[in-house]
Amino acid sequence: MDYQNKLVLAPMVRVGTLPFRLLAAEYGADITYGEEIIDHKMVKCERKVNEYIGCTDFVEKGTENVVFRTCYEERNRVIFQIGTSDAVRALTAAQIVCKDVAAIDVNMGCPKSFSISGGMGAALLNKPELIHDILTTLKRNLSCPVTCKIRLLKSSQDTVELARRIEKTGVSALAVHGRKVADRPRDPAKWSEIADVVSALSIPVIANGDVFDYGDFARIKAATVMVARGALWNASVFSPEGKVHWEEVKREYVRKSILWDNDIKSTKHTLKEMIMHYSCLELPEGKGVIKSENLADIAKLYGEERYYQFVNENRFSSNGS
Ligand code: FMN
Repeated sequence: MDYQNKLVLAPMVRVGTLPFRLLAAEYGADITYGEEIIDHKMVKCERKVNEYIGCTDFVEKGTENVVFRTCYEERNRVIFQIGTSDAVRALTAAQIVCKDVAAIDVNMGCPKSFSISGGMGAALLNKPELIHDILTTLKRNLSCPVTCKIRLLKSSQDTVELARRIEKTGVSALAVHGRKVADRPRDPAKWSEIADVVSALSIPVIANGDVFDYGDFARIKAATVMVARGALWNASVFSPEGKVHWEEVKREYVRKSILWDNDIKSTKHTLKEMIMHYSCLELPEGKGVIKSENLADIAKLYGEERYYQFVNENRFSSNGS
């Protein structure tokens, strides 16, 4: 896995499921992270080849709950991100999925209370021994690359010190979100503090924060760049030809959601985020998304009934039924 000078789709809960990752890759993302999945959940999953859809599913045992869906096409660029507070549990979770993904990443930046209270995400940032334990355990026992994603610490010096410790564990790359734990998304990302980490390490640093246009990649081309909201609002941010209209991106997302039978909650959440950015949920489209109960409703809302029917009929025949 090569992390040098790459364009990266950031991990995003409820957004970064298979259709969105494929969409970002189609527009030019080289590496695509899945949404964070908590190790407790992953250890309850079993791998199932889904011939009906043409993908590989990780399904909670005894249920039909698909926790992670991937496909062969993205095998060499999809990163599976784990939320964890325990090395052995992280390893057990990673072993279930590692042969189907390009790398395993550990989330060490999430400031949400559910992560922190479970000792996960940003709670790890002030436990360097535990970070070391988790990363070395994964490194020693997995054959795929291992990475992690952190936020900035109180001072640039502290961040660099932690980054150096992380580098010593043998990780293949380090993603740095240029905000501190207490910062909010509207606070500007501190690119100079990311640059301090870039110059202190020899492994690739994946720089993240406030990239909204393709032109931004050129300005900061020294580093591999990771984009979250810029991609959520318009996944064609990765395209060297410039952005296409968001309505077109949204339509393509709807079609991919249908094709890959995406979780309806993920499709609704992603569409709502797109609509809220450019328009408003109070208008008929937003209300229609909120009311939708399944992908058939979404297909109808966006005039994709024939595509929905075509996809489902094809699945029926390829299933031999
Ligand atoms: N960061 C993670 O490490 N794991 C996640 O699962 C995750 N989920 C996110 C969901 C959403 C909807 C957004 C907007 C951000 C999420 N983040 C997550 C943080 C982003 O990966 C990224 O670090 C942050 O948004 C800063 O990048 P940006 O300025 O390009 O948005």
